[in-house]
Amino acid sequence: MTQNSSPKVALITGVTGQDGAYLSEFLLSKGYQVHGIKRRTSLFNTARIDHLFDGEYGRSGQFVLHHGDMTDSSSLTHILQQTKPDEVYNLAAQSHVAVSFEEPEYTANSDALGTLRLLEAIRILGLADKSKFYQASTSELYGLVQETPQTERTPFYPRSPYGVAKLYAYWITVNYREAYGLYACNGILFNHESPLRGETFVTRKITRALARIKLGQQDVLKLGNLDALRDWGHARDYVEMQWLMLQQDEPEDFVIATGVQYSVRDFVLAAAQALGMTINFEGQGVDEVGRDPSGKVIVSVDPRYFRPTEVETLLGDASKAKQKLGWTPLTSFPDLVAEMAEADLKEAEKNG
Ligand code: NDP
Ligand code: GDR
Repeated sequence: MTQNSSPKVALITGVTGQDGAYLSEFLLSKGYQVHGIKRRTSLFNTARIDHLFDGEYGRSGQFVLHHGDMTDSSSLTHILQQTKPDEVYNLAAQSHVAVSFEEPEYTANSDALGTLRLLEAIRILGLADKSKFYQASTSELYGLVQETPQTERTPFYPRSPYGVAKLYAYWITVNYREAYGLYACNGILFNHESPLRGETFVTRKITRALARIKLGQQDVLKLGNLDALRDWGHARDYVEMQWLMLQQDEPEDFVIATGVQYSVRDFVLAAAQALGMTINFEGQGVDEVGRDPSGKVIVSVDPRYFRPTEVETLLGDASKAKQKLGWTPLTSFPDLVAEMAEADLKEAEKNG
């Protein structure tokens, strides 16, 4: 971007979430004008982006926030009409798989129909030739996996209302690309984490709880399926790829993953190691426990956290992204876990 040309404009839904915060920072540092959609809540929900909004980016008008909701066409249409973005990043979603079993209809409304609302607003406002569209698709589409590792060609078999809603969003994005010539891409992202990860996702739940147990602020960490296998990367690395996908000549869908797999139990052990703690696992299934060297149980299994249908194993093959986008993840699993554990230890010390 030269100094005289007007800056590119990006619109981010889900700007207050983990990825929204990293992506905002990334795009702002590239000189973009960033518009974010946040929803109205009874308490502040902008903690992850306050440092951007309250600083120079917000004061200068480079970073602007709008109230809107994925379940409300009128707000989405109005914001798109006002901002006429060059790039739209659709990150907003009810993103918790377990919660989607409890709120399946709302999950479908926000995650599936919300994506349609956004695409349709782009189309009817005549922005199809201007606004490139990124859809936050997910490895949860593979669900009951049909082949390992999973690529862009692996068949989908979602296993939760969240996965099924995201399946609709995936295909409606493909359909608007084919039907209306929209530059629209699906990033099929495998799990990505960070110190900004929501506290009820398993990684953050683990690092937060172990930090608190280390400081004597909590007794036990209760978890569900310790055998689930995931391909965990760092959110900071993954948002750069979201941007890269919209900078290509042709819109395409890409798998983004590290190609390395660990279990939930492995994550607990790695987090314990990063915090200088020792945990010994013993027993099986619901009777499995993790003890500290004195024999005290500090990790236990609580069936409350089991899901009606589980995604047991996910492992991605991001060869296409490597070849076409020149992208590879930078952060290793031990470094990711250590960064999260250190951040949560600091947080616990502050709150303690
Ligand atoms: P988060 O849960 O951290 O953030 C979700 C964002 O969506 C929040 O800003 C939330 O607002 C917003 N939101 C939720 N419902 C609505 C709604 N009805 N209207 C407007 N905004 C809404 O998710 P992540 O940042 O981790 O993920 C970003 C996207 O990527 C999501 O779509 C997720 O499904 C998808 N994804 C995530 C992966 C991961 O491992 N992180 C992997 C693959 C896909 P509020 O802050 O108010 O709650
Ligand atoms: P996931 O992430 O369902 O993969 O979805 P989550 O961290 O919630 O679960 C990962 C695995 O850990 C098992 N697990 C537990 N999960 C939670 N949340 N809490 C527990 O106590 C617990 N114990 C074991 C789960 O059963 C599961 O197998 C995330 C979200 O970010 C989605 O939005 C995204 O699309 C996918 O990653 C890729």
